[in-house]
Amino acid sequence: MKKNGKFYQLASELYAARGVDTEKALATLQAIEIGIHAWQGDDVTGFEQSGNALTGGCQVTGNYPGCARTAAELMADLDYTLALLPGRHRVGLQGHEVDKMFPGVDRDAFTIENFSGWLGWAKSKKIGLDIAPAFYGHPKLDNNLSLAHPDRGIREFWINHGLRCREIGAAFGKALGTPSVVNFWAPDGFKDTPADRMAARKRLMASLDACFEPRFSEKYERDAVEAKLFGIGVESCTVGSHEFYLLYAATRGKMCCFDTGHFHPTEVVSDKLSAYFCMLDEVLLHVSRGVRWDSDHVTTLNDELLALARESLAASKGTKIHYMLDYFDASINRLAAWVIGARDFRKALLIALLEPKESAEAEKKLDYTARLAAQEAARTLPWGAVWQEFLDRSGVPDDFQVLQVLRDYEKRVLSRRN
Ligand code: RNT
Ligand code: ZN
Repeated sequence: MKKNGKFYQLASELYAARGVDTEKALATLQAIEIGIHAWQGDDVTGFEQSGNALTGGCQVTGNYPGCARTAAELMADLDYTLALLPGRHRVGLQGHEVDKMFPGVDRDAFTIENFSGWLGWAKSKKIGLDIAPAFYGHPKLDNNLSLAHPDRGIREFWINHGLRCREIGAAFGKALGTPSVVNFWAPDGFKDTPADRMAARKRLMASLDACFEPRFSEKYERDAVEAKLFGIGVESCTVGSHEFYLLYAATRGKMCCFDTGHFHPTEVVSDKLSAYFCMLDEVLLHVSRGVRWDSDHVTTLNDELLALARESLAASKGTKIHYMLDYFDASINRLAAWVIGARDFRKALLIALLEPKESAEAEKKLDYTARLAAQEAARTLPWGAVWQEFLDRSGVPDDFQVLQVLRDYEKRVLSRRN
């Protein structure tokens, strides 16, 4: 028996006394698929090798050594990372994280051939792939406008990129046997007060409609649309706002992508899910952590992550929630960023799965005193022993040892890059 075994035994007895079956929670936790966002590994620069990086729209800060310079390096980093993560996973790509380029072929003409290395990689690992058009980091993002640009030629370039990504997603879904979620987020917006917000929004709407015109089987491909409150250089108006995309999704039969870093700092996605699921039945969650003006810090086990996990499980009966991490920090070891954030989100899910029923029962009786008491008492239940059991059964290092394993890769591989 591993050292933690006896703690787990005692923990499961304590949970059983509160009506919670830890074995059931572990089985459910094992089955939940978390999407790992490839773009943490390459600082969202992609691999077009065309000097497109940092033209705006989406950017990281920090220059920690070891950024993946090629898709092959990114795959190797993901291999190493996935081996350190317990539970099931898939991987999300950005539309410029190609593994092959062909002369004269830009984003508006990418095909599955540009991603065939990824497809082979995912097949060999038996995992699914998602993709998101990259409407940023390219000279055709002009004045912070892509799909909503007033110039028709520019809009068409980006519409074609959206169309190509959907085709690539459908090819992923077909080959891998799990639908590819294709997520549309565009940085379009204005630094200062626009004179005509509606015209820009109507252009975005028409461009999206053009992107979504072809129909793909839901078995292969599903579309999501992601709103944002503001971004750097886009402080006064984001064309694709929350209201825009919520209504767009509802009227077009698409799913919303809720990014936890994309709302007002006091507004929480955990509260939105149950409202959304009263009327729509599929959502993509971008799990992130907003800090002041940045939407993309590594997730930590804070109150909102706990609430998000809890609410998503509560809302997930008869609905479909796709979880994708979405943060990028270039100031720390990038594999550690994946491992810490992914483990934290899974811990949050575990804590939610281990929630005793007492608070819900108290609420049914309108006994809010008992509800609060139960909620607060549950915080000290020994979920850590159950988490450790999960790690042991998965055969991965514990949260203390894992850094050493990451440091080893840093020394052998990451420090030799640049
Ligand atoms: C940006 C959005 C978007 C991106 C990725 C890279 O604020 O959250 O999802 O993070 O497309
Ligand atoms: Zn996002």
